Amino acid sequence: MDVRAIKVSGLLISLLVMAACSQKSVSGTFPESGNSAFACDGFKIENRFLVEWEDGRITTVEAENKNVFIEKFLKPQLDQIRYVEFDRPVWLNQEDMQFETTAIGTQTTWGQAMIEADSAWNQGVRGQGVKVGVVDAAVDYTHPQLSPRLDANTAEINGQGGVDDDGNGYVDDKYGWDFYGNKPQPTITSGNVHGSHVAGIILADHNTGTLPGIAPRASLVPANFMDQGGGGTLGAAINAINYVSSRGVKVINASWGGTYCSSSLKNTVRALEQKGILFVVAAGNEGNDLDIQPEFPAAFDLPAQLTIGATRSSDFFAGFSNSSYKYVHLAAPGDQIYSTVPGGYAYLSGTSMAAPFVSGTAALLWSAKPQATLAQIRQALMNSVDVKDYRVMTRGRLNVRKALDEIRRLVP
Ligand SMILES: [Ca+2]
Repeated sequence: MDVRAIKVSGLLISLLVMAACSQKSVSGTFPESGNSAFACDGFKIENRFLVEWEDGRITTVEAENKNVFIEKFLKPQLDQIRYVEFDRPVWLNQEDMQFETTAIGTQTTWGQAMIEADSAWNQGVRGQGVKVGVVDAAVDYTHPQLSPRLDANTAEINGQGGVDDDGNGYVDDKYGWDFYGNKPQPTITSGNVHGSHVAGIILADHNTGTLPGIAPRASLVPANFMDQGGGGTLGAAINAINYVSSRGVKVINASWGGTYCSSSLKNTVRALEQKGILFVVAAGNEGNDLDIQPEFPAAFDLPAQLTIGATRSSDFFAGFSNSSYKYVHLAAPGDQIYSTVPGGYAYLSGTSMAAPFVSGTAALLWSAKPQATLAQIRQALMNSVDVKDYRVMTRGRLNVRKALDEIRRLVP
C-alpha cells in the first residue's frame, strides 16, 4: 500500500466518523415535518406520531399538533430518535361490512374441504402446542368454540386483580389485550364480527361446536385494535403485534391494511424474522394489482411475511381480491366463508377470511414439526399449492395435505 492510498482511506474514515457524529436534523428524522414535497399519500392522523427510537423501540406520541410535537418532544431528544412519521388509519379486509347468516349454494365447510384440511386432522395433527396471535377487531372470548382455545397467561390468572403480575406493562391480561379500549377484554357488540370470525377459521374447537377450525388444538392470543366500525391505527396495530409476539406466538394473522406507507410497521414486521414468527397478511379487497397500486402491510416484501389472496368455491380467484406476482404469495378460500361470530355463526367474504386459512395451516405444520424454522414453514406453504392460473407468486391455492407432506420432506 503506498502513502497515497493510506491518505485516501484515512480521509474516508474521517468522513464516515463525521457523518456518524453529525447533528441530526428535524427534517431528516421527521420527513413529513415540513410542508415540503415529501409525499406519503393517504390519510394521516395530525396529532399522533410514531416515534422509532435508536434502540429499536417504536412508541406512539400524542401532541396538540405537529409544531408542538417538534418543539416539546422531538427537538429535546433528537439524538435518541431515529425516525418519526404520522400515525395513520388502517382498515379490516372484509369485503363488505354486511354479513349473512345464510348463504345460497355454498356448503358451510367448502373451504376446509377444498384445501383437504381433514387429512391433517385424521393424522392427529391439530395445531397442538402452537400459539396464534389474532391482531384484529374484538374477539368474543365467550364463544363456545373460541373460549376453550384462549391461551392462558398463568401469571395473571394466578395473580392479583389490579396488578401487572408478569410485569409486561398490561394489568390483568389473563388472555389478551384490547388496544382500542386499553383494557384486558374487549367490549363485544353483535355487529362487531370480524375478529371472532377470523379466529374461528384458524382454530375453532371441534369438540364444542359444528365449525371445524383449521388448527382446532392451537391456542389463541387475541389483541384487538379496531373500533366497532373496523377502523384502527398503525400505532395500536404495532403495539398489538409486539404484545402477541411477547406472549410466544408462532403465527400472527393480520386481516387488515390499506396504508400507503409506513416505516414503523415495516420495521415491526421485519423484526419478526429474528423471533421466528410468521406474519400472515390479507392481500386486500380492491381488486387491484399490488405491483401497480401497493398498499401495506400487504405489499411488504419481507422474510417473515406471507400475503394471501382469496378464492371462491368454484376455485376461481375472487374478483375482489388484490393480486400480484411479486407481493401476493398464494391464495386460499375467502368467499362466503362460514365461521364464529358473537352469539353464533355467519358468512363473511374477503381476503380477511383467506389469510386465516393459511395461519391455521401454519399452526398445523408447526405442530407436526415443532423444530421447523420460519423459512421452512413459509417454503412448505408455498411449495405445496395446487397450481392454478392466479395472478400470485406461486400461481396457486393452499393445500393442507400437500403442505404437511412438504414440511415432513423439508424437516425429516
Ligand atoms: Ca400483565
